[in-house]
Amino acid sequence: MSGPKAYYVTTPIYYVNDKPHIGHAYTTLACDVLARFKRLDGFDVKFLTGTDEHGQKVEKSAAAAGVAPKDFTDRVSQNFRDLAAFMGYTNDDFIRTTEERHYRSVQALWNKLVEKDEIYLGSYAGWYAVRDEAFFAESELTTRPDGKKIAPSGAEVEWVEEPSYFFRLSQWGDRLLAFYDANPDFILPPSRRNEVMSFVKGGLQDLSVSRTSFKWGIPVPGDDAHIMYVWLDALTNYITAVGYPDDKSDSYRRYWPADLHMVGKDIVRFHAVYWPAFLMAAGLEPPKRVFAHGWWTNEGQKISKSLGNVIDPVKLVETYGLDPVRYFLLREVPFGNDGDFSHKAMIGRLNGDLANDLGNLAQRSLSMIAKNCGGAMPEAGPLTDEDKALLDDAGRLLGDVRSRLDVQAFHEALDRIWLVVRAANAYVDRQAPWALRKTDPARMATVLSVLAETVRNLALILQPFMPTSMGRMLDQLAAPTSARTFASFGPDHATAAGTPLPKPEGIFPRFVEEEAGKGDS
Ligand code: ME8
Repeated sequence: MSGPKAYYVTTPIYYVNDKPHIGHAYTTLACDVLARFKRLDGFDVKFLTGTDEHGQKVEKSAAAAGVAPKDFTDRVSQNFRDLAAFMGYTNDDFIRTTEERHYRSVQALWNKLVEKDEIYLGSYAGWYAVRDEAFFAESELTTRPDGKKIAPSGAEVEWVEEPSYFFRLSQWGDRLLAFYDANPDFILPPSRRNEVMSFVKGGLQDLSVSRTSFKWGIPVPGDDAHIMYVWLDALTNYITAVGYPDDKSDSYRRYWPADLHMVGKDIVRFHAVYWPAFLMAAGLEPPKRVFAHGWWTNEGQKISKSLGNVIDPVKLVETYGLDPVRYFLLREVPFGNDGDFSHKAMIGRLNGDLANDLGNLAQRSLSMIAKNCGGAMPEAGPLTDEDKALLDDAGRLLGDVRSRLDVQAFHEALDRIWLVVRAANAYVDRQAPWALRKTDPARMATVLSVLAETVRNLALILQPFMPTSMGRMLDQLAAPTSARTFASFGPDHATAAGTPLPKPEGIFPRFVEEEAGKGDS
């Protein structure tokens, strides 16, 4: 297939039983940064998110709200779309599992699995947790003081006995292990890979893939007393969105297998065990990578509705601004680890990294140009070793950031970028261009042009993380909109000397502490 290389990235599709919170915003944000980066880097990107609308959990939530499941899911799904727009996400598609295209796709996949003799009719007797929408072995459960059995996540389980179709998962253990061995980066980070591999090595049971005790789901073709297991339904969204069951379509051939399924650590087993097994069993290719990121807590506590400490991303953005929130979430915690949200840490990053380091670098460089160079890009004279060192360091950013983002190490990418921000601030202090104004104006012009070029490259590479503020920074550097992709990275694309620059304005205001904590609980 010709044209730019394809890159297909997906978020989990979120349950519509609840309002979106910071955890959902986080996963989609990580994907948005990757999608934006890849687009600027010349890829043909498909970025998918959406909502998971079937299953017992959603059925129960709709009943509790006193509305029909479809009306309920229409309403809540819209909240996730609104969040995506509010957070500036650039998803190319938003899938809902209640859509007709998805019914067709899931039923086709089911038929394919039946045709390959991977599904058989039996009966299920065992434990089910509605909150996790998952089956559990007795050995995985613990008993609470009130005598109730609970799953490892803390969800209550109930005993279920009903006729059920089964997927022959038990036959796939060795083939999955061989697949993980052949693809060492299929599951990242490595701690999750180890966890998944030991689960598979422990032996797999056939998986119950239909239910008869409720109605809200996609019927099994030819036996509509059965509703398909919500995870089989949900996982299939990733191929529906690229055109399945038409696996000869341009879109399917272009984007499948997906480059990355981004998920939280709670659902790695579904994505790294069940999903590749379903696909291989149907004769389809498994995705290239599943990255399972960590879990956010709020000021040290688990985030939960019952504790009343759910962090609302909208309030957070209203308090601190969109780009600072985007930056904070990906900078504060090594991606893959658990992280704790605190207002103190948020303010620390906003005032330290953004206002003091990056904002100040841009502001002082540009205001010196405005004041001392007639508001136009200064002309560089001969470069000293120090000038070259800074420009080279900035010039290496693209390759370095690309390689960090290719393994989803957002925090390392930002760390690397901040080495240049700090080096540039140290360069300003050492060169003291304000003092050169009288003694050596030509040298001052060189220093300011090196700074302007460094800031331009920083703003370019930071666009995926902070699109609005970096857009403004590039406006202030008179970078034409046609010169904002990574094809314009590096010294060959520096703004020409003499180009008039608009009046500089601060981009990251300092945050005053008293305002903290008003945003949410
Ligand atoms: O599991 N910290 O949907 P879901 C970080 N429908 N991320 C968090 C988080 C937290 N505290 N809380 C939630 C489902 N997330 C299924 C998925 S996919 C085929 C079907 C994020 O609404 C994280 O990405 O429960 C987690 O995996 C996801 O939300 C779970 O969303």
